[in-house]
Amino acid sequence: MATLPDMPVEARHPAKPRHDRVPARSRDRKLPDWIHENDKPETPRKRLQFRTIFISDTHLGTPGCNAELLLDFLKSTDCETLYLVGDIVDGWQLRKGWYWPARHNDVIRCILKRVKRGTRVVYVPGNHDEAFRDYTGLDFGGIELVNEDIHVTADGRRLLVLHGDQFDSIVMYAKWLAFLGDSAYVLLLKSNSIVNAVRKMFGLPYWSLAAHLKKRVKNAVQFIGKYEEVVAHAAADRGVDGVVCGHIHSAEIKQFGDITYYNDGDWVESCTALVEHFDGRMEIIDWAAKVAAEQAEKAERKAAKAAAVPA
Ligand SMILES: [Mn+2]
Repeated sequence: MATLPDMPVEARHPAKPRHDRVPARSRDRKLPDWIHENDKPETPRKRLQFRTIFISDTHLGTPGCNAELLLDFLKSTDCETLYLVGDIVDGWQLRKGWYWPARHNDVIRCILKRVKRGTRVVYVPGNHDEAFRDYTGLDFGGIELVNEDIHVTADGRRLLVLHGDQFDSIVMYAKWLAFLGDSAYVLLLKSNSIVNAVRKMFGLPYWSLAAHLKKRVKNAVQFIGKYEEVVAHAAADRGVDGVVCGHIHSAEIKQFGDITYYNDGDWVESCTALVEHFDGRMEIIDWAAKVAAEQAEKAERKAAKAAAVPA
């Protein structure tokens, strides 16, 4: 062991006492000024109350995830049931390289806290977090893991809740299906998981419709429309009143005959959630737009106040 005089000066005299050091969390990145480290959003909003909240495609574990806005949303809302409609943690990206900032932990912690407070949390895995599909039926820290669920709204409608990647292959070959009929439809539904199981064997990522759409922007609108139609069709087959899904990162409420199609969007591009009010009314909340509007209003008030001061 080194005697005291041999030790470097820094070791003998630590530069700063422990409590002075910047916590790891704020060292990593600069937080936007509207969010604090504690459990309350900076703009002290009254927590918005909903019967149900649906969110999906948060893609935690990727730089694309808007964890700040997501946390702000979670801390500004309360609900009886929270549905996590898949692609919450991006296992595919994490396999390529570990990316897990403290903020992403905060999101998980926030959700677990919600469970503790009595919110029912249901996790329906998607294709990017398909590893969880092996554990459906189990319970993780109070979070129910299921492959799909039927949600009954306050006004008594039955909604099928699933991520929606199941329909990728159907959308791809939709044109052919008209000729091939029902058995081909069932086969295609199965082929989707087979194709992706093989891709997994070769270490290839899931073939993602959302990624596919982005590459073909010109046809994106057409593809999204087709996807919505296919999902609504599948819901009609199941005898439900509507369907809630995610996957294509495009929030929407749309009627297809007797079926209402709901997509809760994502937290990579649009930062949207689907909510159910206590009377069963459903609404898409654009959190990024809401925060932006709040900030603009705040700036306006400040400017008005400054102008009111006599010269
Ligand atoms: Mn997906």
